[in-house]
Amino acid sequence: MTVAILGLGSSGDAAARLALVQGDHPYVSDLRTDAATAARAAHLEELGADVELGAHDLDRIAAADVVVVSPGIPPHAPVLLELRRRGCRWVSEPDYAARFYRAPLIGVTGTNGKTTTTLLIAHLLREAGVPVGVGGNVGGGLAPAASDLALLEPAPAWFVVEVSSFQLADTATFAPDIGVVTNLAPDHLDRYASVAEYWADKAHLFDRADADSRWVLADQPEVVALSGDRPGRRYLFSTTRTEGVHAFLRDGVLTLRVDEGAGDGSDDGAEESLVAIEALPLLGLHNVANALAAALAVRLAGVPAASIAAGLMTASALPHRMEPVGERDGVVWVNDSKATNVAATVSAVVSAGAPLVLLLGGFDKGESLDPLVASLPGPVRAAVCFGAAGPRFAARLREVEGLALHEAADLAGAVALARTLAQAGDWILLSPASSSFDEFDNYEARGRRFAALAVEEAA
Ligand code: UMA
Repeated sequence: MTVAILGLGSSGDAAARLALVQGDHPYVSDLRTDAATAARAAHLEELGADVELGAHDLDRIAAADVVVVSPGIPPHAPVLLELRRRGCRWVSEPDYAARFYRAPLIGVTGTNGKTTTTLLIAHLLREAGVPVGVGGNVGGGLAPAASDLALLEPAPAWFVVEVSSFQLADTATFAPDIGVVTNLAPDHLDRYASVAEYWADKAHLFDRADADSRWVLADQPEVVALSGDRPGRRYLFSTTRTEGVHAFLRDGVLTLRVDEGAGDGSDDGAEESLVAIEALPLLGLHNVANALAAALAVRLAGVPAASIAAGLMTASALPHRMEPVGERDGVVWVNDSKATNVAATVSAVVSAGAPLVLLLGGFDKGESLDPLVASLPGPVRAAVCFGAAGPRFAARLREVEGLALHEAADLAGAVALARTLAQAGDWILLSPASSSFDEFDNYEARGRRFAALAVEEAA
């Protein structure tokens, strides 16, 4: 087998190492020539790969048995247009990786919450004593690429892989035993011409469905429609209704009702109570939905409800995503610095479980604030607008009746003000709807600073 790998980010690097372990002699190419890419290239060359930086050798790629394409290479990139013209086919890195998995696979996709759900599924399996390999699109250094999982020794009992629409677009063999779709919303319109086109790539999750496939789906019409009439049993999760779904809230308690015996996804099984919302260490109703999805997937993987319940109670928030970072006098400090756009902040606000003092602002991307204004005041007792975007945010939020509005020059000023505004039972929530570059290198640095200030303020 000859393997050509396009792109030398974490996907290409992992795919090349996997190909080498399979005894292949991969050809890896990337248009970049920077120091970090060169260092990766040098390491792969040492291991026996052929690496080319600054160009793609189209003849060599077209002649390969398998072509693996990194997800960051858009479909209209010249190299892919030319390969398509030559009638060449290619696959994404998780598709290539999963060929070497020697255990069942849970594939997780969706617009929001897929990383939380993926890592939670892995946590629940581990807590039940099941060896697991987890990774894929996760990013942020939280888990490795899909190809790295194929190299785990000994092989785990389950693989849990997050797959993006970019990765699902190019699959030829990817066939999860259990597939999860967390939800669907518009996204990535810089790459897709329409929302329908983006969702159509997600639908490739179902391409190789068979009668044994099991699908854990949000009780959202668009998600159910995505699976179309593909074979397999469907299991729905919902935070708003209890009938006709398999994971839901019964009087504020996360509950499962999975009748595996019926075989038709019907909901006449016995109810299994897991944990009350208050006992879940993850904040926000959207995380309750993620927890229901994860619990359902893991139940279908054979883990008993009691073990899932115990695992949910030891789950922890991901850094900078609705992450509790301090508590004092009944006020909880919540770091949602990853909310760098308006939609993410709206999601945090509408799913909040307490009255809020909301910190908003940062580098102004000029995004429309209409969706945010429409969601306010909601649970927001007071808003503090700060940073470069502060004046524009404040000017617009003044329209919101019943919202106490304040301004601060920077994050530290906003935190000091928030401290005086919060009452017992409130959350002080940094969910800034802006990127951080006016004051910080990235959203992680902003989140770390907020956490440090929260501890100081709370001390
Ligand atoms: N390149 C070429 N030729 C081209 C165009 C690009 O060689 O014509 C090169 C670029 O120079 C670059 C490489 O191709 O070096 C593309 O790398 P990449 O962007 O695919 O980066 P990776 O490090 O492999 O990261 C990818 C995912 N990135 C994207 O989908 C953009 C990571 O998801 C993922 O964690 C990783 O694979 C392992 O699976 C990140 C992400 O932002 C977290 N995902 C999006 C999301 O979640 O919304 C989809």
